[in-house]
Amino acid sequence: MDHPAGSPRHLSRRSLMATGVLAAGAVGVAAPTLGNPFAGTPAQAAGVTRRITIYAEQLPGGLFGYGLAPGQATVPGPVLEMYEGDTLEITLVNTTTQRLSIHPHGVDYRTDSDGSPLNASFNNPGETRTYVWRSREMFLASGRRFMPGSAGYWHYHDHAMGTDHGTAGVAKGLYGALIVRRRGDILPDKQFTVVFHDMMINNKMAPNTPMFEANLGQRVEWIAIGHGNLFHTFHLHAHRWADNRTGMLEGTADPSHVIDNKDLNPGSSFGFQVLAGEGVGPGAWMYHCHVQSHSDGGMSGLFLVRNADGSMPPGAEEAIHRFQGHTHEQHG
Ligand SMILES: [Cu+2]
Repeated sequence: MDHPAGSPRHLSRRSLMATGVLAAGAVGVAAPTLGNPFAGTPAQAAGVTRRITIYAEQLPGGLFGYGLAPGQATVPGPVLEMYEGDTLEITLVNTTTQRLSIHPHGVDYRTDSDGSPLNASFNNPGETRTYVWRSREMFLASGRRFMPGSAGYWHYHDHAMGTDHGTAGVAKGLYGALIVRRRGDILPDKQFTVVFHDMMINNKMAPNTPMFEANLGQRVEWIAIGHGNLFHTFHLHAHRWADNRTGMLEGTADPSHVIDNKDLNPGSSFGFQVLAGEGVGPGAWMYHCHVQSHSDGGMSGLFLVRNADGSMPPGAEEAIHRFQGHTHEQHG
């Protein structure tokens, strides 16, 4: 079957690369010690600095994308990951004829890494520029206050193309997921980035939206991001998650709400992990915007949970054909 760009095959490759970055960053970091992990000052000094190069490129169809190597830009861009306390130094190569930048959510940066025209922080056409993103662990501040760490499911995007406010790049596909993990977090087998953007998912409409695939029982990490000018709700069929930082309950008394639907509005993001098909079995499951006119308008896609051995479960092929609009059902 045909896999559109942004399909799981693409994502797997990108995830591997991202995981490689993550693993490289973990080298040389001391294991967490016992005692009060939050006492003292921000634990930035404990982290490592990683340097990556990202290429902003023009893509067919008037789209733009970020990629980790020349010719590999995608929509959405690669999943970028760091551990709390780490610093990410991003050298952004602008191969396009447009002014653009990379602007993160959730991490710390100075004005010169803001990625906005306001701070003259952008790449002119053909220019290369470095942006520095810092993260921190939770720490005990004065006045018995805990300052939050950076861990979370965040995102990054262009903030310089087109207008004074730099809104044109997001519309053309310059966006991606940024994950800041806490040391000890469980790593997934697969990652899916889902961007609800105006009436599109990853700048595509059904039936050309990504079909994400996993085998029964695989640990799947979803990163959901909202962009554009409309308000959305993200719904995943037959799977639930805890509405907290990781999507997992951390004990029997964890008060987090368990949900299967969550607001996904412009600029917001969240993520969670599920075991594919746990308790419900394999099959073709939908994910979609739950604003009814939006799902009718093309904001839906498939999460194909294969059998544990990778084979197709009964009925899945038919469901995929039905989704793609060429059903061969007999009537009468
Ligand atoms: Cu919607």
